[in-house]
Amino acid sequence: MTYVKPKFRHPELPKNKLGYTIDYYEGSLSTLCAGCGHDSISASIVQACYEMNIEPHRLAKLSGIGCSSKTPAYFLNNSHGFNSVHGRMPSVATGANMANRDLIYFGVSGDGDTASIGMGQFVHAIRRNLNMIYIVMNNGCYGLTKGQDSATADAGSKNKSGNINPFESIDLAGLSLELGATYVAQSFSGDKNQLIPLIKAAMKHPGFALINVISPV
Ligand SMILES: Cc1ncc(C[n+]2csc(CCOP(=O)(O)OP(=O)(O)O)c2C)c(N)n1
Ligand SMILES: [Mg+2]
Repeated sequence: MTYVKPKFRHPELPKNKLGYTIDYYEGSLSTLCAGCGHDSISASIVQACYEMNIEPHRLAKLSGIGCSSKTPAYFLNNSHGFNSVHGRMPSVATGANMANRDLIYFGVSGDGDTASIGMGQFVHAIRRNLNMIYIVMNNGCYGLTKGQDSATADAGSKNKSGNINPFESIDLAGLSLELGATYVAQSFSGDKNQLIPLIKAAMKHPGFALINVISPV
């Protein structure tokens, strides 16, 4: 579910080189839990696109399923978008890339969406150096389905039900390097000063660009 944001803004909001104010890059009102790191990542995406003077119609948002994959509803309302199925965003991105090579493909995924059900698709998108930005909003759990451990949960950590995770976590940045990814970054949802430049650099990078963003609630 999405809610429309009130349109009222300060009349003297600064404009970027294209003449757009930042609200042109925003989305609907978020329905995620208050304080969720995913919302801060969305805000960094908005800021990066505004500062980079991106024409919104040149960008396509792609996602799978999860709280993280809901976030494209909360940024870049004037861009193209496709909310696909759980773990299947890379194949949709591959098809879109084949149909139109001129768009910026901006993929958003979760740690469950990427490191569990979507692992097969993820590794092959990297191996083929698919031209896209791939952001993992990594909270170490299946947030949308009430917080079960994901494959990136720290070994020994306690989940929402109080169970201790007995398994070692998968390091998505390390795995991407092993697979030969040419742009690999890791950041934290709460550090916009670091994350915004990383998003900008990923958008300039030709080929697959991964940003693994630690996004605790
Ligand atoms: C094929 C399929 N299997 C399982 C589910 C149930 N499901 C929905 S979201 C989700 C996990 C999401 O976790 P993550 O990708 O980490 O996103 P988060 O909510 O933590 O941001 C699961 C298992 C589903 N929607 N589709
Ligand atoms: Mg998650």
